[in-house]
Amino acid sequence: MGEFLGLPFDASAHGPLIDRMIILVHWLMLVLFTGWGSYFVYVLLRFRRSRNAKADYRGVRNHASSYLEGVVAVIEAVLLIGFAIPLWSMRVNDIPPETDATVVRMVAEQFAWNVHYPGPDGVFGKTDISLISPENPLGLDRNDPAAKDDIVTINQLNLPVGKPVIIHLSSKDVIHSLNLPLFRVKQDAIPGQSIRVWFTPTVTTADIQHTMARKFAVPSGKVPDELASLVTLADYTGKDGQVVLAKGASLTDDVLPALRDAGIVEVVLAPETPTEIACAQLCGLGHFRMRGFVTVQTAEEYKAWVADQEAQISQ
Ligand SMILES: [Cu+2]
Repeated sequence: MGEFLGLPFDASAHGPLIDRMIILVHWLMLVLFTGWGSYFVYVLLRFRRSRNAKADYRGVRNHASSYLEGVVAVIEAVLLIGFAIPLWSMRVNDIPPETDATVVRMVAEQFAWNVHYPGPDGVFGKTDISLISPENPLGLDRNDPAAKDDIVTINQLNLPVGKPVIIHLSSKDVIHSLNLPLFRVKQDAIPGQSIRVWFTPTVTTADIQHTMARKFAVPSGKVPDELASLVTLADYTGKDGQVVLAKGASLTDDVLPALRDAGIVEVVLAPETPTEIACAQLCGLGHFRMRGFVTVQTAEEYKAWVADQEAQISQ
């Protein structure tokens, strides 16, 4: 339903509830807009100047409009008490226990997202403002035993699928806003505050790519811009078995002749990074480049990623 109405792909457990709320509110607004709009047009015609109509200064004597207003108020109350408040309470109060969740810290800064994982020991190492440097954007104190296994990434959030994620969100400088559109998450990052946000990713980024993939005819001239940002999900091989266009590559002008020679007339392309992190608060001149990536992986892939990061730290 959400996608049919132009809402982005839903990749979190609570996403459909947010979408339902958006859809219900829009239905009410549509009814109010057409109702009031047609009443306005009716009044314009009924009391138009050429008709020389005289308004009755005592006004309406029945209560039809009051009943109508009452109905609108009741619908609004149902939306608020029946849907909005329970959803808000679930998002803000019912945070799952940290033992069952992937817990990360995210510290926004002009103009990047610093991600801090506690590592296998589950304890965040100490951070200190005096240790902050371009190489150590979080000021992590690697001498602290709890910090030894901590993983720090910039603009990259890896998460395992199907497990709640709790983000402790803060900011180093100005107000930013963590926006994960496909996960229906948006939360301001405020200096001096650590705010918890949580969600459960339900689909891996690879599966989202496959869902978003579409067939495109191999262009006869140049590759249009809208295709240049997409990537393939499989290898395309020529008649000799050589890979003409590799998995994960984009279409480029120079690969087109090889594709045609191989008799490939259409390719399946998908967005390279469908799950992005955006900053939803105009935070300065570089706001536009505060772009990060979420990679939702299977539990095994995530474990392998953590192991790989750990190996890099110990080097
Ligand atoms: Cu920002």
